[in-house]
Amino acid sequence: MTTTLPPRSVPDERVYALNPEKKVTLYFLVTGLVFLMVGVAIGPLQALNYAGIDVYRSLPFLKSYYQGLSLHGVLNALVFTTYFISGLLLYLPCRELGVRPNLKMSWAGYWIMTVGVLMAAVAVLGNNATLLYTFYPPLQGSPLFYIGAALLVVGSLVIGAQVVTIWTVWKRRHPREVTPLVTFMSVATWLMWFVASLGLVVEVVFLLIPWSLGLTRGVDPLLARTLFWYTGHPIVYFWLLPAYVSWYGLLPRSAGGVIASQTMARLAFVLFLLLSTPVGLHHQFADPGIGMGWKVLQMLLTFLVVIPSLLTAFSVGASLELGARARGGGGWSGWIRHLPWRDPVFVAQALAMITFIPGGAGGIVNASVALDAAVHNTAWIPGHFHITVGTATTLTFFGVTFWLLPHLTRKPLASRRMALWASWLWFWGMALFAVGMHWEGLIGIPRRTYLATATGLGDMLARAHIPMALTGISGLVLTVAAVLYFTVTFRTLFGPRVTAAQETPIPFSDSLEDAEHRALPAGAATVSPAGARIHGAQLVLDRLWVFTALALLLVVIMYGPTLIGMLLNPHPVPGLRLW
Ligand code: HAS
Ligand code: HEM
Ligand code: CU
Repeated sequence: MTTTLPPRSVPDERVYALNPEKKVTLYFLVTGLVFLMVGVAIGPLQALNYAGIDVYRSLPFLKSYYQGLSLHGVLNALVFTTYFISGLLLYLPCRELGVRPNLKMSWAGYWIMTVGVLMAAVAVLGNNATLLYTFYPPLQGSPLFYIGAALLVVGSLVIGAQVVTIWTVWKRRHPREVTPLVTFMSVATWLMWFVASLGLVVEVVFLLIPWSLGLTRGVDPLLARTLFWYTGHPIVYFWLLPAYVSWYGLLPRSAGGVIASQTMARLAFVLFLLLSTPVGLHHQFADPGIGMGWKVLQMLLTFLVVIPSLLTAFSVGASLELGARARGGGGWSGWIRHLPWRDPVFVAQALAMITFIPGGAGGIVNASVALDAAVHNTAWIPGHFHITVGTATTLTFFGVTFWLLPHLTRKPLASRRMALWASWLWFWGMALFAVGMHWEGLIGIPRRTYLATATGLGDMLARAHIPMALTGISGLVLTVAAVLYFTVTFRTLFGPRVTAAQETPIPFSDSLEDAEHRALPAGAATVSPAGARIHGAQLVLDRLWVFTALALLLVVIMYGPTLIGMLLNPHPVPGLRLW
């Protein structure tokens, strides 16, 4: 084995010569991971706070609990995700279509994003933007923060525009062909993000930046919150769909199987494109000044947007079952043992999927106007989103790095065992965290609270000993998981190179449809009648611009009257600095 390793000093240019897009992808990935490392480092301190243990008094580098929480939310949920997704959903479609992106534009996207994040970081680290990751007015921070946030989004849109352009050109050259699956899913995700990011862009550019620069005297908090959640809900699908791209398009191969149904995958993504955005009011059930009728309508649409996830659960579940049965598994559940449980690429993503089942169930509770009243603004909500974005997304991305980093750098994963331990500990850590936080929430303990020093909570804390202990322990387990994950990642990055022939491939998966096609006897019609019907359906689903237009129409209907009402009755208030 060691004899085949060339010296460490194989120059980068040789590795990236054939596919220079590898380098920009690697930059996106690694920069995202570095920000995640900083963001995650603060998480355990917050978990200890939710166990009633105060470590903040002895920390020289954080001025307050809320400065830490702002860094944690912004770096993990906004910055890490955006970098990782931009890299992944640029690279995969380019490789699948076999085209090279415009490298200047790709690097421009990277640098716009990075300048933006550094500006925002200066503001938050300097304690001038302790606004939490939702930056609701009237809390007012430094203009650097808002401009930085805008640049982060603009950077991602530059990358999205690249991918959509590449696809449009491909489609023009292949009008009768169906877009390859991974490209289709990536383009649908980017188009969804175009529609979804409008709210945030309008809020930041027209309300918050001029206000923070002193050009306007006030901002209407309700209007700002509504624009924020217009983007704030679909952003969760911007975090989730890249994981679905991997679950549908890549994981079946890692599991030794095939995609159960391409058509189902395409349908799920079209439903997300249509339904992700006009549901943001479910974050504002408790806000005054928004008609109950609109809240109930958006609640119903939220239930509809659950459907593509249910489709995904059954469809991806079937793919894995096919893989396990092909590996000799049998019985109604015995096949599960035959999945590749020694492969960290698979394990991290499978554990992420399992975690997403209770994550999604909790989401359905939140989406119900009546039930949300019991959990809104309690510790239940961070419980919910650490098993969605914090695990379904993050642990999937961990699994992706286990093949993608070796693929991009041509350096093998430093330690499979360590990667497996990191994945299992993240899974168990977040499981404990979720039980603890959901339970604390049901007792009534609020989120975003410096709990270790809080007063006025009555006997709540006395009733929450067990969930608080679980939350505290979870923080320790997650610390170990994170240390192992970053160790294996950076050891890989700085490890020795292998030859081009040993490069880790991209696990693009076959589908049952492809397999049937290939199984046709020689001389038979290339497509069976059933195959022709599937091809026709997929061509209809390929009209992503039409679905984008419909998505915009639905947004106008679902948000138009509410936003017009707010614009006609503005209630601007001056800014506050509470920290
Ligand atoms: Fe949520 C609040 C409703 C999904 C993230 N959510 C949040 C917040 C975040 C967040 C960050 O309606 C907090 C924002 C804040 O700071 O205030 N959420 C939902 C609903 C869904 C949902 C209905 N959320 C997500 C995802 C997120 C995320 C995804 C990030 C990635 N959420 C809400 C609501 C609120 C909310 C309200 C506001 C609450 C409040 O009061 O403030 C749905 O999309 C969920 C559908 C998912 C499923 C699960 C499908 C399962 C799958 C896995 C299959 C597994 C298999 C097992 C096959 C139905 C696909 C394989 C087996 C093996 C053996 C390997
Ligand atoms: C908030 C712990 C990783 C995103 C919180 C809170 C805790 C926590 C206890 C609640 C704080 C409060 O409401 O006062 C942890 C631990 C982690 C971890 C122990 C792992 C070591 C992550 C990851 C993500 C994430 C990976 C996303 C990718 C968030 C967000 C908030 C939050 C968005 C909300 C901030 C806010 O309310 O403003 N975290 N977290 N966390 N966490 Fe994490
Ligand atoms: Cu939502």
